Amino acid sequence: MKILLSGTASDSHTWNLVYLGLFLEERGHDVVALGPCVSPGLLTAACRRHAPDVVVLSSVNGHGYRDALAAVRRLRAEPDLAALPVAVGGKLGVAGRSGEAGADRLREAGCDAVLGDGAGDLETLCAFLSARARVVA
Ligand code: B12
Repeated sequence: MKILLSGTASDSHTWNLVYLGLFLEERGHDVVALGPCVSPGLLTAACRRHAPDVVVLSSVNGHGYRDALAAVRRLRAEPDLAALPVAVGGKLGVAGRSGEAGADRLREAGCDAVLGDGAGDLETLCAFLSARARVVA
């Protein structure tokens, strides 16, 4: 599957993206990596340009709930991108308690998978991608 891998607008961390890119490529996916600090507008343009099967967003700086919300809302506002599968994960918030509310908001906005930063979350991402691959095939 073709995966568009992207950081979020305020997040300058890069090793999460390097790791995820290698992780996904090792599992046979074709990865287009946009790098860090990707605005919702740039993400939208890249989705049109590369026509991925799935978008994977990664954030670790603690502003992921807010940044990914803006990104997903922007994608869902575009009719041609409204159904594009989106998974987001990493260290999405700065505090444990706000996590579930933030995750709920992301799902309500149209995010298909909201994941954390553990090994189990990477396995869940693989399962999510396998399920999408069956839909695409
Ligand atoms: C290295 C580092 C930096 C470097 C980044 C260098 C670079 N080129 O990337 C520098 C010094 C620049 C930096 C800056 C900052 N950092 Co920093 N940084 C780290 C540090 C020490 C390691 C991160 C790292 O590279 N890990 C290695 C990669 C491979 O692992 P990872 O990032 O965790 O990614 C894994 C998982 O998160 C997960 N994952 C990530 N994305 C996704 C997506 C999906 C879908 C899935 C399933 C899984 C997943 O999979 C990855 C592989 O296991 C962490 C602390 C830590 N020990 O994690 C803090 C940390 C991430 N930084 C933090 C912060 C706050 C900042 C700053 C805001 C600090 C500041 N006040 O300026 C700035 C960021 C500014 C910005 N605009 O984004 C916080 C974030 C807090 C939070 N989320 O609650 C952390 C957790 C430190 C802390 N404990 O407070 N940082």
